[in-house]
Amino acid sequence: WSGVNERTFLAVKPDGCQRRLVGEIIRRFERKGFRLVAMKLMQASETLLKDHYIALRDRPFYNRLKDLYMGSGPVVAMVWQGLDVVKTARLMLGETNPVDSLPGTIRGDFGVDVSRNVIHGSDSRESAQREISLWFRPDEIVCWQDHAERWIYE
Ligand code: DGT
Repeated sequence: WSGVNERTFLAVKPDGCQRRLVGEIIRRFERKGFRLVAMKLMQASETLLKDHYIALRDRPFYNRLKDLYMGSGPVVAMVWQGLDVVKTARLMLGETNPVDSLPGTIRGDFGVDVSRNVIHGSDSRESAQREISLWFRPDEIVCWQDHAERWIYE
């Protein structure tokens, strides 16, 4: 995907769900002008989390991240679409560690601890494609005509 059809994968993590931040997070992406094309509340399976965090499997915090955090409760998995959405979503999330995240970003506004950083967002177009196909079946992605598009894009 590219241009206005670029897609990214976002997931509100269990702390974001427990802290009732789901609506606030969706609101930020809607108001920005991005288009929601898939969303589900789910308990992520062990297999899914192993695949999702494959790049981190040798890190000391991997088991805690996978089992005691991401696997500990519901996550809201989403696919968002729009121009440069991968990069822009990462800016809107803030840095991995909330201490490095500016106020105005999600982690800057709502997080304190690197291991409770509220939301996941794909870090590249390649990761986005991989993560979307891990978390969603093709028929769960809804293609809908965005009637606001001409007010968001030239
Ligand atoms: P995300 O969006 O959750 O994948 O986070 P990123 O892409 O900003 O950061 P990444 O992929 O390096 O790390 C994935 C998650 O692992 C991150 O959201 C929180 C956790 N994590 C990363 N670095 C550390 C660390 O040094 N200590 C602990 N406890 N957790 C970490």
